Amino acid sequence: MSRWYESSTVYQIYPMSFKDTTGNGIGDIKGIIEKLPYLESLGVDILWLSPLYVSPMDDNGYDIEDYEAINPLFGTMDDFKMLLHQAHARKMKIIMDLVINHTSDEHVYFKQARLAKNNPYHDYYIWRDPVNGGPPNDQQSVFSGPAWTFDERTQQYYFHLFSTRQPDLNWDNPKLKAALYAMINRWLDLGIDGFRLDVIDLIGKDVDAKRLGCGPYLDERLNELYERCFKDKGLFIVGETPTFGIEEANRFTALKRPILDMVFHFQHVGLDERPGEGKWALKPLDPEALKTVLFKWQLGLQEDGWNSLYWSNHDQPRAVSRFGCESTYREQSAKMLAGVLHGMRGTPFIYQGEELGLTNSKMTNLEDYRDLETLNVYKELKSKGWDEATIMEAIKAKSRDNVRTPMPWSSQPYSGFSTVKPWLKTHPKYQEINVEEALSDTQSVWYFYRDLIALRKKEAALARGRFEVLSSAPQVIAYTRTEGLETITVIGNLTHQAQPSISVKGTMLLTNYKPNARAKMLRPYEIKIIKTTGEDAYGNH
Ligand code: TEU
Repeated sequence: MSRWYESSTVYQIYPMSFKDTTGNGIGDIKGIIEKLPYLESLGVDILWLSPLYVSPMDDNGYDIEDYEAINPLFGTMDDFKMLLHQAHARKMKIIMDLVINHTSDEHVYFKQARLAKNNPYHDYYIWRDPVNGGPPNDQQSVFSGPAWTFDERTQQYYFHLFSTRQPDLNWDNPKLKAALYAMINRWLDLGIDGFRLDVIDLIGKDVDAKRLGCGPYLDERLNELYERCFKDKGLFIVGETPTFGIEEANRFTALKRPILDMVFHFQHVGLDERPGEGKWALKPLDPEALKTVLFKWQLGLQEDGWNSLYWSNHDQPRAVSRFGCESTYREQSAKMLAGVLHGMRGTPFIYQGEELGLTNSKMTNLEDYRDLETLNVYKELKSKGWDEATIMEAIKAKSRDNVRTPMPWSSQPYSGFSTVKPWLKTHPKYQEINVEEALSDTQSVWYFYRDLIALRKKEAALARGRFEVLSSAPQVIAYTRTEGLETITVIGNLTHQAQPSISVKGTMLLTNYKPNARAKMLRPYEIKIIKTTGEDAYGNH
């Protein structure tokens, strides 16, 4: 048994910001169709589309009003079918984002649910009577403020772990589950290739016990979802699971019963925050800690599980700004990070623009931000007494709008994304960092990504080889992937200082400096990917 996607690479599209063809400043499905040749030339196999469903867009589509209709902002169902058809014709698969932990407060289920306690949809959501005139407990939401909101009409509190406009669904209710399974199966019947399941680790929660992630009912509910919708269909199912550790990841991605094909854990993206203080409390990144986390997951899932490999997405800052050096060594560090990630065992994910080595957009005026999380946290931190400069510094480093600015296609006005002012400011560096520019320079980050994607298809050791740690200097990451007689060694300098290298015999497959496999020192952010066949790579006897 093996995994069909072991040599695949996923590309995440954030539709609002990918390509606008209608001239309304918002990206659309036709824009994705227009760029399929671009994606094909990069070599990616699977496209993950952030939500396209009808939504009031309070959380940019992660608040779904109608699971079965396409948001007119993005186009029509016919446009979607055309996209699916054209992607398939180019041998690319399409996976949809599926948000089934909560809906929008404008979903008909919720509109009905809040009409009356005895409405048949009331029990589709999580309601509690007031306790001593207040909410049942002090649970806070992810987007600031309490997770319980009082509803005048029913005189009850409803639960929402995200914004007040994203009520959580009640997975205790068999009718709700049946409705969701039917909806999921209709999408699958349409021919889509899988899903990215938004915060799926939350569906087993017990809100009264305040056990949310990895809750007591998670196994039973995920099992049922798998049986009723996903099993034996050759799909690609990735779970977003911020609270998963290695034990849970192994349990759900085991080859003999892959309830989820892979999961997104969050351990490496929490390293630049002060423990326990949340994402806005900045802490410098320690490269050694990063290496430790990556190795832990590689080794931890080696026997039976499968990793997803990612640096960034629509919620997380740009890889090069966060883990590399966005100023002096932008291109070198972007390539190093790419090589380190794509060399590991698992399925790599690229977030749009990452293939350009795009940096955080770091907008300086609060008025330019659109993300509700950012706007809410600004007020929250102000009320906690944080000073303006510290808040803005945190927002410039961590706001989700850093990565949501329109895709820079060219140096044309509005970065070639649209003919009108886009919904979110264009990237401040689009004249320097854009697709046209990247394609015109064979040394660009873009070609490095293209080569890595191709390498995973060509080299069995990269696709499925065994992972082993190679001992190295603390701030150097080094490992091997071995399959049969072939070993691929990856050595990356995680810093802007020269670091001791490791001497390896073999052929240099990819590097970001003038090749020198045996040099004693690694240059700033240098990466080497070396292949050795049928001999000992390190000169041992
Ligand atoms: O994110 C879930 C999640 O827990 C985090 O990614 C969180 O949104 C982020 O760290 C806040 O700083 C998913 C989606 O990816 C995100 O875009 C949605 O806003 C969220 O669920 C709610 O649907």
